[in-house]
Amino acid sequence: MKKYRGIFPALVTPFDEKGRVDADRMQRLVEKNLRQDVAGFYVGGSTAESYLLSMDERKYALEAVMEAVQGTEASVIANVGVFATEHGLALADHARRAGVSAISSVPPFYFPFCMEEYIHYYNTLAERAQMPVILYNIPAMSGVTFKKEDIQRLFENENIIGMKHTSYDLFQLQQLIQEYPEKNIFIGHDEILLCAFSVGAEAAIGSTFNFMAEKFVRLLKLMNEGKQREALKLQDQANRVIQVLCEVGVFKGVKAALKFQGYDCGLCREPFLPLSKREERRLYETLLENDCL
Ligand code: MN9
Repeated sequence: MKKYRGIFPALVTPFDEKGRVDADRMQRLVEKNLRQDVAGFYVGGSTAESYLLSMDERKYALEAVMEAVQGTEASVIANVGVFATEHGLALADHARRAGVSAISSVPPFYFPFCMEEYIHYYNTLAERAQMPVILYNIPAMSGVTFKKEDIQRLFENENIIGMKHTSYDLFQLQQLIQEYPEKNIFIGHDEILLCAFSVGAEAAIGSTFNFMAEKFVRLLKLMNEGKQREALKLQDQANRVIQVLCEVGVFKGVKAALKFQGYDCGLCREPFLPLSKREERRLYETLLENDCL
């Protein structure tokens, strides 16, 4: 089973001035991140505003990424989660043909399904998509909390090769890493990356890597060299930025930060509203103070 290691930006979806998915901007963003030594990309997740995109737009954005990574070592993981299993399978089929390394999926949401239904969903995906599957545990957004027993049942399926853990529960994370050394447990909250790697995580998927990959790649290097205190300084810097992002709205904040860095990816799609001038200024100053510009 493939072991994923390193930093995987959960890519934003760049839009042009008219609000259309912009493949050129996507490719520039991917290339910038590749220069900063990321290990791969997570495409079509929450950060990508996937649930504000049409199915065709989701496919188009993924194709733009696949083109940009051609000839590199980068692994691409595509989130295919949507409401209905059949639609998820259609996205999975497209992702497989596009050449991704694995698919991932949020649990189907909005309707409160029962755990049996979620488990059936993931097993169906793993069987029918003919691709490795990575669970996406994000209780704050999906409304679904996977208990350890639920994850254990899902991990019995050997095509389910891991999980993106976007939760602050480090106890659960550590237990899973210990019990399933062969699975891939990605930390999905950038602000606790150092904590997660301290308890054995080896890979991270996050939205702030779009514009802070360099900082986090350096942080991992320091940790590997045993320089925990220096690594903590970088996490502290990043967390000051993330605090502001959480206040102004993470996804629109990430896009604003990219624009300040010269990578205009447009605005988030409505109903998201742009940052106010005040929020922009506060973000800009925080980025400057923390070595991000
Ligand atoms: O992909 C992201 N999760 C969400 C992972 O956006 C829900 C994280 O990178 C967070 O945005 C970040 C801020 O809480 O850790």
